[in-house]
Amino acid sequence: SGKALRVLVDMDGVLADFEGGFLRKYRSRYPEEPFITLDDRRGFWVSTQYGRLRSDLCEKATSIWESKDFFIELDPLPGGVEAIKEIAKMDNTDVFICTSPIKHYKNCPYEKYAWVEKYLGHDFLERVILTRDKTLITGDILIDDKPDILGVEPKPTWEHILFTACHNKHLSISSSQRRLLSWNDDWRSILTSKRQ
Ligand code: BVP
Repeated sequence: SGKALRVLVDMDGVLADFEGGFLRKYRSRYPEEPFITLDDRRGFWVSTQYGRLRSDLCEKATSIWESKDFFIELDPLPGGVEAIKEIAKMDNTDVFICTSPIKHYKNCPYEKYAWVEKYLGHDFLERVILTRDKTLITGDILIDDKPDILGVEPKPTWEHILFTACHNKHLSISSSQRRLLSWNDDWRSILTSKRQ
């Protein structure tokens, strides 16, 4: 009943394994260089933590996701593809993938669409939103692993549900913020709680 629930789902770190794909390709390309295990990851920006490890490692890290085939070759995170397909089939529910492409645009936007087509099917391309400012997009919830989602709109319409990732699992969040620990966690109850 009422207006359809609008669910926005982030891609990297929520549907696609950006951190795992990064570490595997970084170690393969730079086998002699130090690296940060997923357990030791802190902070959303991989490049920032690598730059703190040694200043030249920031650009080595960046070279990994700026390479052709990085985004298309990311593995799906457990349960994500199944969950978003299920949300898409729910009555009175509209789901969109809301993802920020990197500014090195040669491969990333193309490969994000190709990934969605590969794992979710051609019709799901209707549901892809590429934006560098998620605060402009209206929705009831945004499931995203980035702790701070900021932009020009000071009062976004969505409630941010923090999706747990290696880089944010140790963060204490405000009492008002809700987490989704994984796609095995109770995302159905979160959706139900937002319906009128
Ligand atoms: O395209 C992804 C990867 C990239 O930023 C985008 C985050 O998108 P959302 O998950 O917010 O939709 N990215 C870039 C860097 C460094 C750039 Br310099 C990084 O450290 N981590 C990261 O995810």
